[in-house]
Amino acid sequence: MKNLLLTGFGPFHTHPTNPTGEIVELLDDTHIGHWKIHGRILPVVFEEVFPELEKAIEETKPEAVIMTGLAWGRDVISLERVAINCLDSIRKDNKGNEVHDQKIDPDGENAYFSTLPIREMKLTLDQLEIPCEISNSAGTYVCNQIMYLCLKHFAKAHIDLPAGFIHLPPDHGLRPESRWEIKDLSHAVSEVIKVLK
Ligand code: PCA
Repeated sequence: MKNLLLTGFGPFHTHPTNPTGEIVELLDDTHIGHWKIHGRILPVVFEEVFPELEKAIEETKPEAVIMTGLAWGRDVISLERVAINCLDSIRKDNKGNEVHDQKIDPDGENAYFSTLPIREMKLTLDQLEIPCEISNSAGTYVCNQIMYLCLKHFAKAHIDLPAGFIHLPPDHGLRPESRWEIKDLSHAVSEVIKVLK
């Protein structure tokens, strides 16, 4: 059994719930394929998100990391390809901080690419007729920030493992026009995890 760290977020902005945190709670401590899932809910706070992830990495010693976050305006599962070195919040974080036109890491690389097998994941979801896309922008808010910092962390340490980010659409309970129930989103995440060797 190998360890997989699965992260999500709690409520933020005007959203009273966040499907990603709910899914992390559902899948925490379960086994999917040959993975033991370690779930963690990260804070939607610029200064706290990476220290919390780092702590989770130390605690769970993962051999794969899948981070998830809510993409309010999207209607499909978004397998993120790339995180950019840019922080430009269109909304405040949960501690009221607002940051514009800054680099996440002033001396860092411009971008890091997901090390998840996103093409294979997309083909798997396609076969299951689960609506999904490969996305070329994780935004410029907390989700892009944590994807960037996580991938940088492993790259600098020369640790070669599958790690990346998946944006999920809102569930029907959160946004009534959504076609997704929490169980559908959770099923999609489980199927993505099974793709990992
Ligand atoms: N989505 C936000 C941050 C927290 C979340 O669930 C984002 O896309 O950056």
